[in-house]
Amino acid sequence: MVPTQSESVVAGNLTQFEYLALNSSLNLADGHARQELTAGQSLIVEELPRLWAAAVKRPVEEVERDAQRAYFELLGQHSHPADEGRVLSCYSSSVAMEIFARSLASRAQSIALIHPTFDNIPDILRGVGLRLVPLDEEALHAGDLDDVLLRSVQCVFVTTPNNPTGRVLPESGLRRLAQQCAEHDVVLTLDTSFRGFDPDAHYDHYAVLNASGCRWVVIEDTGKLWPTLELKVGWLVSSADVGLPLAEIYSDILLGVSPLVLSMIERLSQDAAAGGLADLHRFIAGNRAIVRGILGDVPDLRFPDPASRASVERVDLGDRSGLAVWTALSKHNVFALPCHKFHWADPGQGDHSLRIALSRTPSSVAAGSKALRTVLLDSR
Ligand code: EGV
Repeated sequence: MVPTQSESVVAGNLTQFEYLALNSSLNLADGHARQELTAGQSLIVEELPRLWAAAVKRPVEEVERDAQRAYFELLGQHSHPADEGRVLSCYSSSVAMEIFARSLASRAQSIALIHPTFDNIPDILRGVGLRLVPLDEEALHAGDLDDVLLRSVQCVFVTTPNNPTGRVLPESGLRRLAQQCAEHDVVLTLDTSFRGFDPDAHYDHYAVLNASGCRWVVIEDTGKLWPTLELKVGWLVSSADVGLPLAEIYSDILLGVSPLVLSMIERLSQDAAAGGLADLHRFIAGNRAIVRGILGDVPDLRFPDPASRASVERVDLGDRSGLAVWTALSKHNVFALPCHKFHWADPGQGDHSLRIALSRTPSSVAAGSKALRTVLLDSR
């Protein structure tokens, strides 16, 4: 356990803040799914021994292809690659990210990275020696990227929907960005870990990327969507001519992921396609409404991402410090996430906001929001 010495030395990165919350019954910190299983999902968990027996009997390649097809089709990614080696299954999207980063670092020096975003992305990229150039989320959405920026990097990395803002790169924006990357021979990498929550992110990204002719990498994640006790897959997907040693670096790290987990993902994807995904969207919207309802009339408080459908909600605390509020809230045994570290190039920009996880039972979202309300009203 990291001792809480003072407001400024609580934790070194966002995940360390998330560790502090892991054993609390009011953990609203990490973005992993911790709500109860739905009835349909419970049946799939009961089916696990049969999925095990079936997976043992089938070629891994087949189990993997079925899981990929079910997941990509669920989320509208009809043009996802199917040929050998184009979709690498990893234990998590962070493992996929590490493999991508090591591969890129063997061919590149500099990468433009969306700002803000979850801090393990810049940390992993810096960890392999890449130079990072911040790409402001606003600037990304405002129009074309600066040619000077594009000439100074070998890769552009965008999280969409972004974490923590929920902002989605629309189809027209992706098309233009991919075109610009093609013109400058810059690799375009997307992290779509929160894709499942927002239908605006369900247009066929692979069709757009393929048509652009750019070299591209996409990191997909099943880990945010279903409360599966950290059983999940991160998929590392790439264009045919990506020019990075992804498969070689993958082979340094992994032989493969569990066919049992892959089978479970296939079944959960089918359940989602049969109505579970729409239920999940309603569930997250309900939890978002709980947060906004309980905190809405607190003076000098704002919700900066009104259109977000991601499973996290940012709260702008006005002139209060996010770390001070986090500390006061933790004394009620409620844990959220202070946002300064999302702003990896300029933490000051996140000093006055908190992120609240919505993939929780509605009762914990309500209890946590009430505690936050008390803390905020007391601090006036
Ligand atoms: C979120 C946890 C890692 C990360 C959580 C996350 N950290 N993998 N080092 O998965 O938004 O809370 O992305």
